[in-house]
Amino acid sequence: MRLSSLSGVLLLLTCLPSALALKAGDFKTCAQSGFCRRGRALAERANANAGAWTSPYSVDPSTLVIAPHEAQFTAGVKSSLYPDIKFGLDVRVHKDGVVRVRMDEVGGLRKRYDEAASWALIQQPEISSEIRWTAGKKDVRAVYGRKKEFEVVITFEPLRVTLLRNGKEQVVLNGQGLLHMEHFRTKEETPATAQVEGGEEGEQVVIKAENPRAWFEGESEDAYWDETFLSWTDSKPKGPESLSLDINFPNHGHVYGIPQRATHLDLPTTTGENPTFTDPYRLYNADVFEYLASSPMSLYGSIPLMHAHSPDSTVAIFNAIASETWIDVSHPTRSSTNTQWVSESGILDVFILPGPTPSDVFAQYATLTGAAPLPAHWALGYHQCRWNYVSTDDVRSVQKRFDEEDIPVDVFWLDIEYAEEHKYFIWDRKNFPDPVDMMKDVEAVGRKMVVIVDPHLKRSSNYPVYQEASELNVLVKPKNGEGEYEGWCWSGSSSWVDFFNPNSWDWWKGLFKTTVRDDGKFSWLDSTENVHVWNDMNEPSIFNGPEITMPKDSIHYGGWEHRDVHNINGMLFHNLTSQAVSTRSDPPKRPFVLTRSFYAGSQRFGAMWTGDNLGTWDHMAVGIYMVLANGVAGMTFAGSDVGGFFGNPEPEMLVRWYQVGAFNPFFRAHAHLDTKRREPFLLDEPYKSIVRDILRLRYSMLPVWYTAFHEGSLTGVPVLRPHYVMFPQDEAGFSIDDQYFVGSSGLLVKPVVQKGVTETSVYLPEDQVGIALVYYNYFTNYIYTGSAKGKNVTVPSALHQTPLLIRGGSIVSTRERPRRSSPLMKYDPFTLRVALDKSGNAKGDLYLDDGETYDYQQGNYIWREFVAGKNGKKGVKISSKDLGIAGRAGNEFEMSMESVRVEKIVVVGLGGKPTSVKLEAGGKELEWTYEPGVAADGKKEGEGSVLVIKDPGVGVGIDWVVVVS
Ligand code: NBV
Repeated sequence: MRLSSLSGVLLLLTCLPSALALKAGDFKTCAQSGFCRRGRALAERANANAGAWTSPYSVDPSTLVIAPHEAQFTAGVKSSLYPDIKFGLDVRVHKDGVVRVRMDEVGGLRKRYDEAASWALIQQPEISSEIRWTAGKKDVRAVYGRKKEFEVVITFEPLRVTLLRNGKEQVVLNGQGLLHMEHFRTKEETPATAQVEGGEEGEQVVIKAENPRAWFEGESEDAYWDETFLSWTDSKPKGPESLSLDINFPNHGHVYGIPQRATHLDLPTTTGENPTFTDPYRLYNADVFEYLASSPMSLYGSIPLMHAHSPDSTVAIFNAIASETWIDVSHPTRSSTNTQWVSESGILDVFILPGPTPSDVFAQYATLTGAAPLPAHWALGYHQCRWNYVSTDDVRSVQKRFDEEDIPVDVFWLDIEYAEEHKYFIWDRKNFPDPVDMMKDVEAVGRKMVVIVDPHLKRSSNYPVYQEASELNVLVKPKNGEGEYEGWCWSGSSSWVDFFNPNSWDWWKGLFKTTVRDDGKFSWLDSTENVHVWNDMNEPSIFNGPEITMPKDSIHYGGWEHRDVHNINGMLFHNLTSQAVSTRSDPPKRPFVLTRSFYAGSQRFGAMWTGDNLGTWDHMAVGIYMVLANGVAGMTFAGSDVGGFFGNPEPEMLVRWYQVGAFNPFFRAHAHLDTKRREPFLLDEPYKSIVRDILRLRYSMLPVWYTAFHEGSLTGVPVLRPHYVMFPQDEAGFSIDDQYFVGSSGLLVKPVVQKGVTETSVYLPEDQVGIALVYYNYFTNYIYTGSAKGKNVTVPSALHQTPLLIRGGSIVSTRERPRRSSPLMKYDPFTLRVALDKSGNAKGDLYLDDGETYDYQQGNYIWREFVAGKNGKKGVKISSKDLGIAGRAGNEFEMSMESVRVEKIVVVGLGGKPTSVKLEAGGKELEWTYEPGVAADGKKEGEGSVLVIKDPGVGVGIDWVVVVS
């Protein structure tokens, strides 16, 4: 790296408040956050008065208005504490049975922020025109579902919302009476103070003379009007406006979701004995330097979606709020969960997803916020990143070394040092004199580049991007609403585009054009269509801001404070960048934009990664739980930095990390500026060869990954599937998060995340289907017999081995030719691996398209279902049939793939040696070999029998039947 830029980085590192290690003190605990303290204190008072405690909120039945033609009603809500303050309730049942409950202050002093849902949802959900509300004296209710199994009841006094299924309570809002919408008030309104007492640092405790509401609100006006944390004072011009709500899941003992944080998938209790989890979970997008591997602390992204699960039901809550939120989780019994959500501002806007299965919940959430779209195929290949490849020649030589060593890679990344003075889009010409030529060199074998564009704009007169934003008046404003907010980041003194301002949108998209703009504004001329983008630091990360982010009283478009929109901020940057990248090419291509910060709905705009992890075994392990949790909340295109961002992993650790990465949806190696170079070609033997094999394994399985993404784009079910999602009734799997399934391929993987391991215990789930009961080692075809109750088996896992099993009953498609990049595999033949179940059956599917355009939306794709069924006593019939929409057979893509064959079919677990293997059409005997072994009948463990059918001479896109007798 050139000296000036290195010294710039060092200078900035010293400005970082936490340059050495996590300083937990840089981030608030609940006790340091006024509204969180108030929320928890409310719960404590309620608990102390259990029995006598009733919510002061009630529905005024005289105001009830039921919509005549659809399942919606509105009603007034009042609080016995403040008879003059009015609230409005609006409850709807959507077509798919999701219940939306909204409550807002009506005619108050100010307006509460009510737009969080509009950024998260794909459209205004359709309200059911079939379901009807019936109003009684005490409540209003609606019964629905195919068998009328669901009922939602809104009780008037006190206000309570209950969702039942078959008469059993599933979700209850305000059942504990912790609902509290702090109404807007003036400072003068607050009673004269009797005495002021000091509290903890940053806490202002004002004791009122006499307060009839103290039983509910407490004696003090704790941090109502301003609040100081370390050296920052939040001016809080609107005063208190927080929102507390208890959401209980009677009959559900496990909760998942609410990413992102470093913890287990099955969320630990925050109110019990566990000394690490004494604070509520926090949702407040934050750049936490060297985060801990186990903590309830908030990280870069926030998705207020929580699944609650039990053997007979899965439900979920989407709490559409964008402000800082804290969530306490407790389990009054082993099979029930209580939660309290406390948010700093915003309206109550809760979606109750009734399930009742995990896949129903995924579909319901996808109907609201959209499913992750099918990514570009190359984006599922291996990404090589580092902070930083320091010059165009550096990139070229890294690429050369990959090719010399025959190690596949699809994408090279550039971090912030490509940009002159960290002015993104502007090349540092000294080290990157020929960016377009460099890109062309990378593109030669179909590879791509991803280049970073951060949101902080250097406030410099020679930076057109900043100048134009300033002229357009689309920058975030400081607390008085005048001028431009200024903070400190990589680029020194910086400002941030306010993407809530629609005037910024077209301008931002135009910046990424590779051609001259009609309006004469800046565009990225020295770039190509094959450059995709990385959005980092979009929490936003601001070195000299409170909790390393933007002051909450900064002002966005429409006069909203940053506090109201904080958790959505990063998503808008990602959204606009993703739109920008897709429209660079005509016709548009699928964009790839990686984001660090995210919110509900971010899955529509691209991939995410788990940020700055450490090169430790703990971080390797927690990365898996985090990727699973992100997937549960929709962000399925996820991964963690292979190798660990900080530190220098020893070769063994690096190898294991590649095994983890190869089974992450997003597979990228990345490293901090201060680390030693660690590209796979630098490893000594045997490590280098092992990593090469892992990468080849990933590439051979790209059809599996692509097919899983395709399925997810239609159903919302995540690519990585935790046990509770696959086997919802198998209780032993509810807390498992160190092994998981890949799509519906039947592949079960448990990456090794410990040193010195040679074997691994893998849990084979209880068999709810009752027919599989066998699993095969992917590499050796060793058969493990399952048990109807679930059981653990020991799988060899020396350094070169990843515990990877195929569930009996699956057919997996792979491409086995080693290539340098995935586009080079386009016309490669397929291998089908048929893993028979106990009854001799199996099935699987394969989805293929051109991998980068949107032509597939016009029917240009291949989608096959492979089915293997018993043929006589020992035989099997394997067929391929079309799964696409009728009438699209013979589409252009399919025709372009005419020459692409199935080159091999491997059948494992057959009962005995066949006598003939033929194509049904024409009856031609095929070439085959058979290795005797154990049959898949579930009776014995051992090496499975293997039949290899060589070149059956069938195309991948056509119908065929192979008969094994
Ligand atoms: O852009 C530099 C890094 C980046 O490499 C990393 O992946 C991000 O998470 N970035 C954070 C800023 C500095 C981190 C210390």
